[in-house]
Parts: sequence; C-alpha cells; structure tokens
Amino acid sequence: MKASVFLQEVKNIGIHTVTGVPDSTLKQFCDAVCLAHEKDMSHYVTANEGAAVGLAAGAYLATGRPGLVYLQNSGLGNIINPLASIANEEVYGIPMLFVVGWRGEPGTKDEPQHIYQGKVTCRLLEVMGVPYSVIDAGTTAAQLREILARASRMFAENRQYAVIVRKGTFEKEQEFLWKNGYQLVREQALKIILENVSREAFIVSTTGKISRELYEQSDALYGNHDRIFMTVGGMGHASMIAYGMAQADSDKRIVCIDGDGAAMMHMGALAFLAKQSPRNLLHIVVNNAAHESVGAMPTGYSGQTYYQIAKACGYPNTCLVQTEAELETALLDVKNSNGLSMIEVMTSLDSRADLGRPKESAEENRVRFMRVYRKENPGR
Ligand SMILES: Cc1ncc(C[n+]2csc(CCOP(=O)(O)OP(=O)(O)O)c2C)c(N)n1
Repeated sequence: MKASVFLQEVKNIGIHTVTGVPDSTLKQFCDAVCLAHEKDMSHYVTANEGAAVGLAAGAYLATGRPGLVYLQNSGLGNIINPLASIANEEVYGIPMLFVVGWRGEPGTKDEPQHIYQGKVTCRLLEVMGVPYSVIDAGTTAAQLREILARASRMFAENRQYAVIVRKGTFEKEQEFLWKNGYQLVREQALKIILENVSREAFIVSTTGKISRELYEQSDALYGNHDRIFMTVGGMGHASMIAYGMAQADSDKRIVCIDGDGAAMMHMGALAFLAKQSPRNLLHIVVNNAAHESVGAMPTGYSGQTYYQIAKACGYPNTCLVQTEAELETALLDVKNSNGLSMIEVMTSLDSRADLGRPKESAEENRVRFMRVYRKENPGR
C-alpha cells in the first residue's frame, strides 16, 4: 500500500491534522506526512504520544474535525491517560484516528522490548474501548475505504478508532530527505565517550541506535558491554533509571547517554534531576534534532539548547560540543569537577547500515550488568 494513498483516504474522511511520534513500521507513512505538511496537512511531531492526543483533542475543539495520532505500539502507554481521561466518550467524547505501528506482532521475529507490548497491543485497545482494524501489504484500497468508513461511524458517536499497521504494509515512495548541518558522527562521539569516561563508571543508555552503537563500540574497546544498561524500551526513562542508580551510592559514577528525542519525551526529568542534583551523575544528550533510529524524522523541537534548559533547571555544570576535540575536553572537565553535569553533543544523521543488535536478551543484559555492579559493591 502507498502511504500517500492512505493519507489521501484519511483526508477524504475529513482529517487534516496529523500528529504523533515516529516509528520504523510507519517510516513511509512518516515520510509521506512530512511531504504533505508542506502542502495541505498540518503535521506535528510531539514530545510524546500522549501530547499528540492532547493536540488532536484541541484541534477537534477548534474545528470539529477528528485528528490522526500516529505511534509505535510502545507509545500506547503514553496515550492511555489522555485517552481514558479526556477523549473517552464517558468524558469529553473526542473522536480521533490512531495509526499504530505493530512491533512484536505474535508469530513474527522482533526485538525483546517489543515482544510483550506486541502481544498486548490489541487487548489494550479493547480495554480502552477503541475498536480497530489491522492492515498489511495485502489490504486493498476498497478494504481501506471500508475501514475508514467504520472509523467515521465511530467518530459520529464521539469515539475513537485505530488502524493497526503490520510490518511491511507501506511500500517505498518518495523519501523525506534533510540534513541537520552537524558533522560529528554519533557512533564516533559514543566511542570518544566510552574512551574518556572513567572505566569505573556505569552507563545507562537510551532507546534506539545509541544503545546499539555503544554495544558494538564497547565490545570493540573492552571486549564486553557489561557496564552498560541499554534501555532498549521505555523511551525517555534512561535518565531516571540513571538517577535511581546514582542515588543508591553517591560514590559510584553513573553516566546517562540520552538522545534528544528521548530527553524531550519526558523532559520533566531534567527539572527533577536538577533539584536532586546528584554529584555523581553525568547526563549526556546526543542531539541530532531527529528520531534517527526510526527513520530520521525531525523531532518537534530543534535547537542546541538542552544544555541551556538543564542549566535553567539548575544543573551546576553544562556545556555544548560539536567536535571530537570539544567532546574530549568536556569529558575531561567533568572528570575534574564535582556535581551534576550535562554535555550536549551535536551530531549528524549518519549511521551504519550494518549496525548490529544486541545478541543476548534484555534480561541477560540486566543480569550481567547487576553482576558486575554487585561484584564491585559487595555490600549493596
Ligand atoms: C514510547 C515510544 N515511542 C516511540 C518509540 C520508537 N522509537 C524508538 S527509538 C526512537 C527515536 C529516538 O530518538 P532520539 O532519542 O533522538 O535518538 P536518535 O535515534 O536520534 O539517536 C523512537 C521514536 C519508542 N521506542 N517508544
């Protein structure tokens, strides 16, 4: 199916506002939507999927037209509250269409973080009172029209409808291509970080390719990746996991390696961390102004200002770097300073096509990580 055709059909049922957080299953859809934005659709990438529900609700209040919210199924958790407490027909009754990328569909092979979420995706929608249809590459234009007609009937009852999108549904069309203007390659920046943070430190890394690149770079440098907890799911929560560790032992150096999209997804963590001000926590935000791991769609915000936001929140040490040399200096500076620190690293959109994935399960990663930590901290 062509994503541009899907979008046209969606427009035909009166939807003109499209908002969400990107997903690799929806890559072609996201490209089509970015291209359409320049023409006749309003499109917004929000900080998280719940915020997209808010935006779609507001657009409905103003126009009487339902909005479309797109998300990876892991974003269902983020929409549950606004869906149950705002949009549901027992509350304000605000219609909207969800387009949900189905990772971890039972019977398919996928990454560990998607397995359980994939299993409960349909059940979650059922519990939330959202009827749905599943589409795939074999769905015809006539079937799609029928599905959207069903969605329209739900909208007339002030209800929502979901279209669950299987892997491989949308075919390749025109790509939305852009460059962010930065030179430093993320994987190289991660290598420099690994080489320059204390070998004693424990690392909590974020969802997506940052963790995958750290995994490979750590294996290449040290022969293992046991000091890295890769937050493969739960996008946006790495910094709070890092804080949970940092507060348990203030003598232990903890480094959080975040992405800009992930940091923005739950940006309240910055304010919280600043108030706690753990002196043993280094927070690195690798900023490429994009959700690069899932197709490089620009985030809803772009600017070199995570370090300034952190500073305004109260992080004592913050800086911005754009080159390898600046990054090395910044890492040396934080080694010699005491107190919560943020380094914001601007990177390009490059990544390797042959980048691998962790070979062990998420649980194995957790067990090995804890084993190393316990060995070095036997009293804990
Ligand atoms: C709640 C949730 N929504 C969406 C996703 C899909 N997803 C995985 S990685 C990623 C992009 C992360 O972007 P960023 O933190 O900026 O890192 P980058 O990939 O650019 O290095 C997204 C959107 C997800 N895993 N979880």
